[in-house]
Formats: sequence, structure tokens, C-alpha cells
Amino acid sequence: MPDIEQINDQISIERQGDIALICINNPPVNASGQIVRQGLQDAVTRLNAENTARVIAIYAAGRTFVAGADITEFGKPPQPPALPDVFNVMEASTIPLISVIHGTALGGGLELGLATHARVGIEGLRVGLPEINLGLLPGAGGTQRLPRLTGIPFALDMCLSGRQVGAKEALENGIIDLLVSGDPRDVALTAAQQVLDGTLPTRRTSEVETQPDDNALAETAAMLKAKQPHMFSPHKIVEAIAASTGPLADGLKVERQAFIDSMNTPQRAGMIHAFFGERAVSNIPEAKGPAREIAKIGVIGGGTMGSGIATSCLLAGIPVRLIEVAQDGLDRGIATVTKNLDGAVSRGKLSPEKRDATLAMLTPSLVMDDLADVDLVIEAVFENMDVKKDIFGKLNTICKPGAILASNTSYLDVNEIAAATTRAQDVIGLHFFSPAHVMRLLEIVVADKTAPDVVASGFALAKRLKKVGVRAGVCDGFIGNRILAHYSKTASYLVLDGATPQQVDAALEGFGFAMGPHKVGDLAGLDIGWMTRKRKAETRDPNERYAGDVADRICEHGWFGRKTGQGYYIYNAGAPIPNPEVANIIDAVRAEKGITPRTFTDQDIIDRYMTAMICEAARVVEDGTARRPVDVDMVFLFGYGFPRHRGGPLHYADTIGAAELLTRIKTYAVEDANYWQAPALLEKMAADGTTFADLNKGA
Ligand code: 3H9
Repeated sequence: MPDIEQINDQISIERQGDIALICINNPPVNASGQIVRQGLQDAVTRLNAENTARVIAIYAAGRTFVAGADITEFGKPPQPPALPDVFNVMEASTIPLISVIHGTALGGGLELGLATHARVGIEGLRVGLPEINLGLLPGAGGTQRLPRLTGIPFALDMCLSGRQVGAKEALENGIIDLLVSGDPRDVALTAAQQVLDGTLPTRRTSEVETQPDDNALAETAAMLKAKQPHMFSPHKIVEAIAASTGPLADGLKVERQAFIDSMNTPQRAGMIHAFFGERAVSNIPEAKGPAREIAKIGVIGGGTMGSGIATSCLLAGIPVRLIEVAQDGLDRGIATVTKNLDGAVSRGKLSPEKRDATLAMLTPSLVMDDLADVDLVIEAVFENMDVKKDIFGKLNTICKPGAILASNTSYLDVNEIAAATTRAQDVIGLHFFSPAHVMRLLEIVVADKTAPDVVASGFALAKRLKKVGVRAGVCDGFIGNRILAHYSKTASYLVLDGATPQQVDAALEGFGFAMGPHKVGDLAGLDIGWMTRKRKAETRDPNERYAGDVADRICEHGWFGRKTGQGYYIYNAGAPIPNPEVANIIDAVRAEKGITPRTFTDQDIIDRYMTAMICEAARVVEDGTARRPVDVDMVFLFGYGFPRHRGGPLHYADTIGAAELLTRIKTYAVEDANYWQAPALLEKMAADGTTFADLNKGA
């Protein structure tokens, strides 16, 4: 029987003669919460006090080494011992102390390894310092010990990209000292023996000096100042890494302060909300039930959406039958899928060797009957209810019993589509976002009669496609497009009333959107909104202030944005420039409507735009189209380019507060009482002091 001493629930010591193994066991990802920290410190202190073992090897049980600090503890009062202190105790061990890394060693997990005297990697490992994705920086020695091993440029790259580095790259860059295969405990025993034999050298990382590289630091600082002026932690990362050329203790102090400062920012709270939100959206009973097997998928429509959806399925290893009505459409579809896969190869998402085999899983066809054996059909033809009903009527007879019939419609009534079949239980909306093989959002639109196992299959498919599946109810536009249809009017009203399209774009880019709404319109094609406005013209509320005057006139000139060379902006080589004709159109519309332009500050623009977004988002939660506020937040982060560090519209709403939002709505309503109506949910929240975060917990 091995001599195992349990230090606490998550840390144990196994003594094997001269060797002591410390095992970390905190499923599912061995996060270094308080119990792990305390146990590690106690175990190392005890073994040093005993002074019997001649080498200590730390490894982890389960599927991975340590995935970092326990993120659930962030934002709460810190519980000692602090991770940097534990690692200092480890590094100071007078008994050689090594680590064996398998799975993913991220953040504090990699920092743990860096504080040991040698690191043995197990094939397949990935290491990274992803703290930047949480609005933080490595805070347990990562910014100090990593550059000592890899040099400053590589450490800057790892910390600022947050990317995971594979085994080979980790070995080549000195992050691990040895790469082997095997079970972590067996490897720990063997490696410990190698230390005893003198074949695996050990040294403290703090004894290595960081090679100074002022150029790399200055260039990176300048790049961040230009590209991410509003972000907090990236700049702190550069400052901390710059401090790694001095004594370790001094550098650790700089890192500690920068970590505490980052922890106290709203950016950190927003990004951690995003981390847990991404996981929470599929953590619902409907997603967890039994799902139907999906081995083969049919996609109807070879346009941009259909080809993107087909590409996404192929990249997940699922064979696809692509259906079009005419040969030229089919050829275009095949060409687009091929181009998408080539793009995936160049982005490193698909290996060149696998490209041909992946494309070979696509079987194009002009015959709908060829869908008889697929498990799921995704219809992605243009948005016309009659066309969709016709297709679903045909699928009803062609598809095998139990096949799932999905529509990629972005706003049409899925109940009405389902009624075109005699198997409404098999019908669901699967709303992808363009480009479908890149964008991570998948709205899973549950109609009245959709069977539970079809809903669960939607979530299972999202997971296989590496997408974030969010449940949505049926309504015009579901979660995302419904909210977008409402708040995008604000941008138009601002322009009618005095702002320029460029000012609106710049203000919202300053807030953190990658592109302002007019640039997005130009990119997506202004004709899309034009068509929607025409479609809705007859049903428009007569009391609604029309928002489309300027955009309609731009479209009447045949200017649809990028694809026609001009829209709000003119697209020649180089950066887009404001279209002077648009300024004339705006002046003309204002004159016709008797509008005297007034001035808006950038903050006015942000406040109005965000308040409108929050209003419709609150109504979407209120009427159950979205299950919880976090579902809306993830739709916006993964489908609409909402700045991640703001956490999503309703996380952001909590930072303003319901009472202040109501005050704003009342102020704006003086100008347009029809548009600026307070959602009942916000009124209730202001009255009882609840927040959207409370609603997330309650659901
Ligand atoms: C840090 O280390 C700071 C230090 O520098 C300084 C400190 C002083 N904590 O993703 P999965 C949960 S910052 C708590 O579905 P996968 C996760 O929520 C940290 N919980 O699995 C989920 O829970 P549930 C830097 C965590 O196999 C469950 O574990 N580290 C943590 O797809 C399974 O996770 C990171 O940012 C955590 N650290 O992916 C790494 N990590 O089942 C973050 C996960 O209830 N983690 N959980 O929904 C990851 O990137 C992925 O989880 C990982 C596994 C790749 C490890």
C-alpha cells in the first residue's frame, strides 16, 4: 500500500523512499482555490521541515493540470494564503521541487509550474496565461518568471494574446524542460528519479535573469496605446513584464499592485461575467436532456449563409449534403465552401492535410429527395414565408421519421413554418450569424411544439460546432435582431437631430464596439435594412417616428455600402472616408422635416444608444423570449460585437442602475414618448432594488 497522507480534501502527499509526490485533486479542472493553496503550502512546508524526501514532484489528478486560480473567488474578500505567497514558498523549497504538467496549465496553473525547479510536460499539453481574457494579468509570478525563461517578446505575446501554447512550442521556448508521454503519477515518479540520478537538472526560475529588450517593450506599449487605449490590463502587463529585469521580489511587487488594480476595474467584472455566461447559457435543463443522433446534415441553400453553415458542420467533421435548385447556385455554394475551408487552413483552424478529406464530406445535389437519409436539415434560403413553407411541406414527406427540420430564419415565425408540416415536434429554428463558420453565436429558437429532444439536439449541435447556443423564444427577430431593430433607430434619430454618422460611429467605437453602426451597415449591406423597412412599412406603428429617411435615400442612389463602393463612407484603397453626398442628404432631410440640428456629446450618444438597447433587452427578458439576462448578454457578445469587457447590455445596465435608466428614459421621452417607453421590468427593479444579476441567479 502506498504511504498516502491527505493534507486536506484536495491535496495529498505520497511518500516513496527518497521521493515525495504531491497530488492536486480538485475536479473538474483543479482550480487553485483556497483549499488547494493552503494544502500546497502546508505540504511543501511539511516536507521541507521533515527533510526526509530528496525530491518532490507535484502532479494533478483527472483530465488536466491546474486551470488557474479559482475564478469564482474573484470579486470576493481574498482568503489566505495568496497564490503568489504559496508559489514563493514552493520556489524557496530547499528540496528540489518539480512539476508534471498534463492537459491545460493555464494562468495560476502555469505559474505554479514556473515556480517549481523543473517542468516535465506530458504530450498533448497546452499552457497559457489567459488572464487578459478576464480583464486581469498573471498575478502569481507569471509576468516575472515567464520572461526569465522565454525572453521578453515571447512573454509579451503569451500574456497579451492569452493564447494557448502547445507542447512542442512550450519545449522550444524553455517553458517546459522535458516532454514525455504517460500517466501523470507514473511520469512524476520517473522524473523524480531522474532528478535523483542527476539526469534532470533543476534550478530556481528566479535565479535566471530576464534578457532586457527595451525595443520590444516600447513597441508593444505604443501599439497598445494606439489600438486599445480604453483597456486597462494590457498596459499593466507591459509594465509588469518590464519590471522582470530586476530582482524577482521587486518585480513581484509591481505585478501584485497591477493585479489588484485590474481586479478592481469594471472591465474585470464584465469579462468574468462573459466567462461564466458563455457556460451558463447551455447550463439549463432543456439543454441537458437526451438528444437525437446527428450523423449527417442537409443544408438547403448555397448562398453565403448556407455555405457558411455547411462549412461549420464540415469543420466539425459532420458530412453535409448541400441542396440548391440550379447548377449555377450549387457551383457558387461549392466554391464558397471551398474558399471558406481554404481560409480555415490559412487561419490554422484546419490542417492542410485534412482540407481535401473535409471537402470530400460535402455532397452537392440538385434533388431535394437526396435529403431522405439525413438526421438534420437546415434550411437557409432567402427570407420569404411562402418559400419556406413550400420547402418544409416537401421536407415533411421526404425526410425520414425523427429527422430534425430546422430553419435558419433570422426573424420569421417558426410556429408558422412548423405548421407547414405534420411533424411540428421536429421543427426548430437554428439561427446562425454570418459568416456562419466564424461567428460563435447560435440562437436555438424553440417553437410551441418543438420536442424536448429536438431542443437538446440543438444545444448538442452548438457544442459540436464549438458555438455558443442560446435558447430563444419565437418573435420577430428572436433575441438579437429584435433588440437590434429597436436600438438601431437611435443611431438614425441621433443623425437626424444633429450628430454626424461619423460622430456616432466614433463615440460607440470609443465605448468598445469594434465598428460603429454606420460602418456595420455599410459592411452588411444597406439594402438589407432597406428591404426590412419596406417589408414592415404596412404594419409600422403610425405614431412611430420614422428612422429610415436618410438610409432610404442613400439606397435609392444604389449605394449599399462596401459592396457598391460607397454608403455612409466611400471605400477606395486605404481607410474609408465619410461620403460627402450623405451629408447633403442629411441636410435635405432635416430641412424637409424642419429639424434644427443640435449638438450631442459622445457621452449623450452612448447613453441614448445603450439605454434603447437595454429597454428592448429588458422587454425580451420580461416576455420570456430570453430565459435570463445573461442569455441576452451572450447573444450580444458572440453575435453582435458587443465589447466583451462590458459584459453584455444587461450586465452593463447593472453598472448604471435601474433608477438612473428610468430617469434617462423620462428625459428622452419628452422628445419622443412613443419610442422612449420604460419597460415594466425596469420599473419593478427600480422599485424593489433588484438587479439583472439577481435575475440571473434566480432563474
Ligand atoms: C488566474 O489564474 C489568476 C492568476 O494569475 C493569479 C491569481 C492571484 N476557476 O470550460 P469548461 C469551471 S485567472 C473556477 O466547461 P473545458 C467552468 O466554469 C484564471 N472554475 O471545461 C465549468 O464549470 P461548470 C486563468 C473554473 O474542458 C467547469 O470548470 N485561467 C475555472 O471545455 C469546466 O470548465 C483561465 O482563465 C477556473 N479557473 O475547458 C482558464 N476554469 O461545469 C479558464 C474552469 O459549472 N478555464 N472552471 O459550467 C478554461 O479555459 C477552461 O475551463 C479549460 C477547460 C480549458 C480549463
